[in-house]
Amino acid sequence: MIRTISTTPFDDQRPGTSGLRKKVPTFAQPHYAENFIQSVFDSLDGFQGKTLVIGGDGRYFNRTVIQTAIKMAAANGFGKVMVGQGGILSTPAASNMIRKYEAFGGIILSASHNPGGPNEDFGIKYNAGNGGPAPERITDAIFERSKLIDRYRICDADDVPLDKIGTFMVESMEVEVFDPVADYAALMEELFDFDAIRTLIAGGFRIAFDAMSAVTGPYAKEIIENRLGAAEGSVRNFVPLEDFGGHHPDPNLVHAKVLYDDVMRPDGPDFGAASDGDGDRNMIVGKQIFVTPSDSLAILAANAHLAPAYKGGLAGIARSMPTSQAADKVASKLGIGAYETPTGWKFFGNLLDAGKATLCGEESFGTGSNHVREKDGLWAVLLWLNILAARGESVYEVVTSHWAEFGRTYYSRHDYEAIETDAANSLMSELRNKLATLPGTKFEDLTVAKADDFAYHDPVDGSVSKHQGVRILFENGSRVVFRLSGTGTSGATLRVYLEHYEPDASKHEQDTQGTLSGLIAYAEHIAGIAERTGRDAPTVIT
Ligand code: G16
Repeated sequence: MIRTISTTPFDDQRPGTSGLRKKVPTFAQPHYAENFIQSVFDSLDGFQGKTLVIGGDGRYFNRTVIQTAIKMAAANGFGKVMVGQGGILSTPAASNMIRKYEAFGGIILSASHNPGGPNEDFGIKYNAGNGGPAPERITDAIFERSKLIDRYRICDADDVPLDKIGTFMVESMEVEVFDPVADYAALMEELFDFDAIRTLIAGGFRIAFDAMSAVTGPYAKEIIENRLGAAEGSVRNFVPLEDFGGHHPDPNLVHAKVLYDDVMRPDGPDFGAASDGDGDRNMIVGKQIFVTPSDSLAILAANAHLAPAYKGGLAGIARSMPTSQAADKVASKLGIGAYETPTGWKFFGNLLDAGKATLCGEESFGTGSNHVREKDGLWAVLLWLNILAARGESVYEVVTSHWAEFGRTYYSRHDYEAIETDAANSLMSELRNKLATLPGTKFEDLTVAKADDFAYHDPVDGSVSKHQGVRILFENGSRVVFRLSGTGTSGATLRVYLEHYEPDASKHEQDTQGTLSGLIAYAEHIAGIAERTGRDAPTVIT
């Protein structure tokens, strides 16, 4: 039976960088998730009788909200729901399912790299029919609707047996529970030279992949161990857990430190990689070297032609504004387009759909291509493996030869997490107020060339997104960028992005933080971070 339930609005349902992310107790309030899901449906047109893909990263509350979303989809008139077995579906696999089965859209339940558990984080995101995160036009409409909502529609029906592959009915709507790995693994086999990677591995090349007890476990186990022949145990922490084993499923030098240390041991594996809660991020390490996400994008772009999917070359490369400019140098050498977008994968969708960009990447451990409309952790790992197999070189050799050819961009991000929201906002607004006076000013050996608050003019649909981060560019090509995170759930997180370009190969093996020390001092000088936030050091340095 379909019921219409009266409700009242919540005032905090504005989607952030990637959907709505809140603590579980917030989502568990009566009507909270329902209000948001109904606001999504109310902001869409034309889905009657169409298919909706639903899945999540397996975190705590995933199954509860999946059942709710299925019953609401049936009550709102969708013709079919496709849901991953066990409620599991990585974000890139969800994007692939939407595209492959021409679904109307998808609901992805994830708070990505944020921790999970009864008092940790949860999230709901809507992806459109191109498989990508809803553009701002839709997320703005969802927020507006959430402020007015007074009813939602839901079926009184039994829960769907999510662990059983098969087809079920909820009212007159079909629900297909499918194997979340099969279609994704088939897509990866189409894109990459699995024979070459298998030969590399059979020759003794050792891989360590840390799935961080999150959603990529089943995908990595099937692809890296079963299909590519890596030894059992190469994929670790492969069972998705509701609380990620109590860890932060964030693949970086802080949260994937055990893996990093293992690869750095003299007898450790040749290649290390990790992914995040919902499988869209990646971290790459080789013996003696950690590859920054910004460098990874540039190196993948320069070598992508070695993989079957990209052998015809790239149309263009897109990066988010705070991502280092290393990829721009590759685009310039290849004579292809270089695009600079605001933070948030949703901004790449138009460029990919219009065929302007083939590869996209972000400093926040995200890389992807036009094969789906999300960043894709395992895809990045497989492209790296394909490149290593084709070149017959180590990660270290590939990275250092890239620097020798293009110059090295030293890069780091300093995060100040969970600071007071008011302090963070006033720090940013004072910076904005100073911008006009900065060009021409000097600090030690740095001279400011340009300072602005980044605004993006989408070249495809003409939309404009303002206030996307404060950029200070120096005459020597260095940059400092300040912005507030749009994915945190406690207070505010200030991100400071630091970048210095070094063309001289004899200076390519320096310590990153030491090399950036002048820029770090400048950031403190111009923003007064310690005084305003009460923090004398960043929470996380990546
Ligand atoms: C999301 C977005 C990314 C963004 C990242 C960090 O990633 O999809 O585009 O770079 O958040 O955003 P912020 O700096 O605002 O915290 P994910 O992996 O969390 O979905």
